[in-house]
Amino acid sequence: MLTIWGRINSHNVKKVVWLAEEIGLPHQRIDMGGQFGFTDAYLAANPNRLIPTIDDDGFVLWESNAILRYLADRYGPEFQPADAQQRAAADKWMDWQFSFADAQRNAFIGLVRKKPEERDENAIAASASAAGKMVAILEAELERQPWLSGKRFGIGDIPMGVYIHTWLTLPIERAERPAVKDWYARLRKREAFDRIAQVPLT
Ligand SMILES: N[C@@H](CCC(=O)N[C@@H](CS)C(=O)NCC(=O)O)C(=O)O
Repeated sequence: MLTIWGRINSHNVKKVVWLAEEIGLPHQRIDMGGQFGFTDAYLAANPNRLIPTIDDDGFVLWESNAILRYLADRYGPEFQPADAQQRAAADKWMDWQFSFADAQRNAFIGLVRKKPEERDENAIAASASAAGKMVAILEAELERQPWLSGKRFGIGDIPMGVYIHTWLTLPIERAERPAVKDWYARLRKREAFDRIAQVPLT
């Protein structure tokens, strides 16, 4: 059976749990990282001191987006376009998500993890602004096609789905982005994502 290590409030763990549930893959999740710390056995499997890591019947893998690609290749081909160019076009949004995470990080940490008196308001505003500029790029893509994966939902939608949930939840100023909002609403209709999205930001 698939084991997923990582606390469920982690963006990168949410992605993997979401896909496992979309595929209907039996799995167990074991808390690790954050307040749970790391066991020596975990660090032997993933020396990065980061989550998630999976063990699929003895095959150990870390890096959340590599895990998404592996699980889709092995168990959920319907979640990836078959055509190489369509697949690459979807794939780029998975890599782009890491740049978005960098942009949004100070707003997330400042507003969710820090006490009001500890907050660096300038860093939060700069981060919210940088993330907002990137969402304009996402908006343009979602005006052209219904999903980041193309005509159908796929793993290209998962990383940014998790991060846009955070963007829409943080108490920051946001421009109106109707195509992004519509895409997010369609993602929320998927049971697996709706469950993930109900995990409070912490
Ligand atoms: N590129 C890595 C990033 C992993 C990462 O930064 N994970 C965060 C949680 S989202 C982490 O492990 N933080 C330390 C901790 O939770 O203890 C991936 O996608 O798997």
